[in-house]
Amino acid sequence: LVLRDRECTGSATPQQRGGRGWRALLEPPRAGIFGSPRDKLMLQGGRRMAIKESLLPELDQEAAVTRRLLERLPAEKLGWQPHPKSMTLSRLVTHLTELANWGIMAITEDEIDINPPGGGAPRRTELRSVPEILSTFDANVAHLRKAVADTSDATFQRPWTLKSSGQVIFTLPKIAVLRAMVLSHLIHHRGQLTVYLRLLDVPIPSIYGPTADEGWQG
Ligand code: NI
Repeated sequence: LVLRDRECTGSATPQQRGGRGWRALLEPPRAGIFGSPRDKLMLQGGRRMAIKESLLPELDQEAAVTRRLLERLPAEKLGWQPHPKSMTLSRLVTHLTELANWGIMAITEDEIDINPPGGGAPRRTELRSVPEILSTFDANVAHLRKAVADTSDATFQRPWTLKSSGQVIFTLPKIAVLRAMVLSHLIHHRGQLTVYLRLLDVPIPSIYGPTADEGWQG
């Protein structure tokens, strides 16, 4: 019972925390027992970190890097696409601005039907100017940030279901939706954006390290 308490019941030495490195994160945590390698990585100052404390700095970092790219969008090239099957640049960056909304939906709802019976087809919007793209991105990220900051571990662990036409596509814990549908998804499409910008001769800022154009940043 004590082990189920939210307060820390053990402490990880730096050797324990660092010894297995990132491999430890790949191991499934043992439910209810704060002794797994992943739990030890989540211990800070003898206290178990709340999920939001781990998620917010990562969200801030990825949003800041993404914004650095959006600030460089060439306004006259928003309709450009590298291949007939590819999204236009404006659709790609509009999609980047939308991803925060999935996180907000995952936190505030327990399921969503992207194609509700009797409803219309999902609307695909394209933002048409760089200032509109930047302000939409900022507003959506700020809204998501507040939602994450207001969410408890218990809520993050509750299930969330994606449906289409009433059929379940998947059910995952809300935190897994945040990690996959928001963060990984953002990073995936941001990677596409760097290729678009390279092909348009826009200098690429540092992301996880120097690029061919620029060195380390901040
Ligand atoms: Ni996508």
